[in-house]
Amino acid sequence: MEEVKKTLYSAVQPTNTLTIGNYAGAIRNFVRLQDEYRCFYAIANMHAITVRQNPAELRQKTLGLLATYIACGVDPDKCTLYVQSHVPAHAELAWVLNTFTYVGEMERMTQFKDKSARHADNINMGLMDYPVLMAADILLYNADVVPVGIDQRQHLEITRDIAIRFNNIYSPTFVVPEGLYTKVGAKINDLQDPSKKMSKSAENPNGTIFMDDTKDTIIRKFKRAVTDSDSEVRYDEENKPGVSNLLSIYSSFTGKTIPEAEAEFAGKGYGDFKLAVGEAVADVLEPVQKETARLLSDRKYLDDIFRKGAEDAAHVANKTLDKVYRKIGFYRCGN
Ligand code: ATP
Ligand code: LTN
Repeated sequence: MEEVKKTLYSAVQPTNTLTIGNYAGAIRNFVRLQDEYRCFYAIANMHAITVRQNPAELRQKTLGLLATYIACGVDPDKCTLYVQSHVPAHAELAWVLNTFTYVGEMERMTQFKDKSARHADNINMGLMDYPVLMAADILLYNADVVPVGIDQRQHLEITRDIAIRFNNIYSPTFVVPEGLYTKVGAKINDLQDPSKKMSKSAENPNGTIFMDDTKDTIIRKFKRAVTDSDSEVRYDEENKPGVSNLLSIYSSFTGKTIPEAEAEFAGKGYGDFKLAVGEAVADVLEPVQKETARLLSDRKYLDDIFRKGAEDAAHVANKTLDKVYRKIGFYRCGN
């Protein structure tokens, strides 16, 4: 008998070039999990426009993100890779789920509060509704698991709440998904301000390593990374957040454990340590960068993946949407 695989869903916004946080917290796990699960990986351009985007750049980053997914090892023959806006069911289900979500719940979301503060001139309805669209993404595909970085935990919780709420009012309709968080790399912090997560859209680019940074840039950014005034390479998030973050990055990019890394740099200064972290990251990124560039020169290949992906995704999504419409009482014409 053919083994029935569980379903996995995740997405990344095409808001900028990816960072090593996106890589370590999300994409790398996408690759690791693609044999075990039936995987759907989306490019969340509808989420991206909750913050103002430059249209030409948004288009280019969408294609760039597909190339990056594939260059990192996500296999388009095993996974469904598609653009969120190519499957209208996302917007349609989000509308229905809006009526099962309370304004107060959305106002309390940490990301909403953060982004409202950062974009005070544009606190639009979409920004507030972001978690509901994300719930629609996940629930359309009956996802059992959702691999994301720790920053998305609250959004996963609200997705579960909405699913349970709907199932209780009607009858079991949605699969209630589980978040999947890796231990290493689930939260990479900013190199200049290790109290903040490394983000694609941070103001200070020196705190962020982008996937397309050159080796020289990577090493320079690590050399300037904020540490502390003693000189011991030791993991201690509270008292040594900068060094701890560098240790996490090193561990995540070399596969060595934190104690192994601490032992390796015992008695050495921060200079040697930072250089080693930079080199480890650059070594992993170099082949990915080459492959991304090669893929981007073949637009037809990438478009074909998008077309096929949207078709496969819509097939699953529309079934769920039909079921929801039926349950809530939307009229359907007879045959
Ligand atoms: P933005 O800065 O535009 O809000 P972002 O860098 O947070 O974007 P997303 O597209 O929102 O990136 O996230 C894609 C995935 O990467 C999510 O699973 C998220 O949890 C993960 N991720 C983002 N930043 C980090 C980080 N610093 N450490 C670990 N995982 C991260
Ligand atoms: N909000 C997510 C991106 C995202 C997502 C999803 C992740 C949009 N839809 C569905 C998992 C499942 C983020 O990482 N910022």
